[in-house]
Amino acid sequence: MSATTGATVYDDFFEKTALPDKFEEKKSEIEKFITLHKADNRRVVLVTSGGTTVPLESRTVRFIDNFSIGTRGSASAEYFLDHDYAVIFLHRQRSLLPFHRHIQHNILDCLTIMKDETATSLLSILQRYHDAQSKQRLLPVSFTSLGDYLHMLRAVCMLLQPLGCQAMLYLAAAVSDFYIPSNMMLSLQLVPKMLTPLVKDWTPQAFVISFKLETDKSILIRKARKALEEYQHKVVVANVLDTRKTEVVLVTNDSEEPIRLTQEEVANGTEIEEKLIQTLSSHHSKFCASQEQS
Ligand code: PAZ
Repeated sequence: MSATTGATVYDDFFEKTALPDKFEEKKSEIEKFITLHKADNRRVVLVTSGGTTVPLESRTVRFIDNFSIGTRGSASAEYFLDHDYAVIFLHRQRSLLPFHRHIQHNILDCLTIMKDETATSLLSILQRYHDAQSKQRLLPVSFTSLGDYLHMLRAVCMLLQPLGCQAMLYLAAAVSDFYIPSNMMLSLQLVPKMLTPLVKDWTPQAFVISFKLETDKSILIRKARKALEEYQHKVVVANVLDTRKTEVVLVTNDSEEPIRLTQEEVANGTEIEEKLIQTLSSHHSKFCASQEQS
């Protein structure tokens, strides 16, 4: 049992849930990535993206899934790179990937527009992609099931510990609230709220940001505040399903900061993640400065 959280319920979940394929190999790749960037004193962000599946049988044919395709996470990863972060991108397999997302679904269109003015924006994406690759700033790590996701999340958090406040966790994945503990009986159980051990035990010094998604705007901020109180992390990004691409609210202990796209920004293709990451990066800098003073 953990001294700080009395974590048997979390340990129990991990004991009952199989490790992801190639777990040790993935961990050692992540460790190398973190060591490389720690040596350069670079900030490292873990971005989680896409939805988890809950398998209904052990050799999975059927599973419970959710809507998220990883737009938020993949776009955010690109903007974190622009802000000089090294990015560990923990994403659902076959969901959107940073840079690739711009061409993934319309390769033929992309080849066609190579001839016209849109080519300029594609070239700039290509440039940013090559930059991230050549400087080893982006490490994609994939998951499919809820169990894989949570095992990887815990492992990455532990590996990030030596970075202290230089580490940021940006938890945008849509994680199932339920799992099936035994495939003998189809009964759904609540997934333990892993933000509790994450904040207290796994990465106690990191700058942790979670997301709160609701369909009803009137309860959004209350729910976000409740999460902050419960888990004691730094920021909740609150969003409503239908408006999530044009409006979010950053909720902290003592503030509520709406971030919106204007109609003009929507028309010229600005992404809300650009503004969101700029704001979060500056919150993170202030957080680190305050940690270093105390
Ligand atoms: O992947 P996407 O861009 O379609 O959706 C993003 C999102 C709505 C999953 C994300 O912004 C979010 O709110 N994530 C947390 C979801 C949750 O409360 O489980």
